[in-house]
Amino acid sequence: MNQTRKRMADSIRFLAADMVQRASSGHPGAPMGLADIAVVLGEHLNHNPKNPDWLNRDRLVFSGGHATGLIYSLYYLWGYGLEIEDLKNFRQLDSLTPGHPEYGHTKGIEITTGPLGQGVANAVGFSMASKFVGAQVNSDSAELIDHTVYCLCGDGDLEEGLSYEACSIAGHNKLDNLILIYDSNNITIEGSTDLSISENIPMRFESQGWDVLEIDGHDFDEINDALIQAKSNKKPTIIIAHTIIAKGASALEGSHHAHGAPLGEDVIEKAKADAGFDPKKKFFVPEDILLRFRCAIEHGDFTRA
Ligand SMILES: Cc1ncc(C[n+]2csc(CCOP(=O)(O)OP(=O)(O)O)c2C)c(N)n1
Repeated sequence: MNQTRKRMADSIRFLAADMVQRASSGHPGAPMGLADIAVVLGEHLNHNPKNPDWLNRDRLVFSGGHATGLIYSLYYLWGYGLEIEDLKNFRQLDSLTPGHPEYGHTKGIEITTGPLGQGVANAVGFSMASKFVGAQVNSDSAELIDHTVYCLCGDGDLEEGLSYEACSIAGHNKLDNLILIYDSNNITIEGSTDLSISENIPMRFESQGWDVLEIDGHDFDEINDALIQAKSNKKPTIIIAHTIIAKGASALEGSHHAHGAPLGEDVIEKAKADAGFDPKKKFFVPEDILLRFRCAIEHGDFTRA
């Protein structure tokens, strides 16, 4: 199973790398670092690509809006209507795949993000709204509104004051339907996080009333266990996932140079070859892997029923 998950994650990695390379701009590092988490998250997410407006769908917020290589790859793979052609048009004027995700423009995008920290606050808002509506319409016999809000964020999001305030009220209100997955790769735009932040993140969240889990963000089983645990917690949960930016990108793994610039054809080709993919094929997803992702469509139909 983990072998298949690895091929799924690598497919995301190489789509994202190819998108940024073709556009000659964008952010390959975060998508590649988050790919393993995204695959397992996809196994937990209750959503319906055929009906993105299903009221009780889980909400997925990408607070690091620069990780569009990941977002659009996922929405293509899950079957939200994006095509490979749209991925090839990444960052082009009037495309469905602008540099940062835009609500109402691309199907599946729950909220426009880009200003760091804002998506975390939006996720807290989604979570509060869900609790509020649930309190109006749920009864002992029918939980009509009981979805989970997932938010992916990075170091930059947690450095912003906005996320402090929002996370404080989330803990205060014991928003147990909120799961924040923190892509803790210790790299931001200018280099190591040593340059800008040294506070104890687990203690910060504990003091704000959150449950704190810490995992290796490239270990599929640890990711899965953490998500199971987080869903049963009675408080909001932060999963601190230790990851490597640009995981899989050979020479650029772990480097801030992979944060916001194309990796280069030679690096991408080597990465594909290292992972057992054909280095010369671009925007390529093995058929069996695409089918795995597309199961989200049937799964969504059943979940919604
Ligand atoms: C409020 C705000 N300030 C600055 C930026 C510019 N910016 C975009 S990405 C980024 C670095 C983000 O670092 P991190 O969250 O660690 O992402 P990663 O390097 O892991 O991709 C910055 C400063 C922004 N988008 N929003």
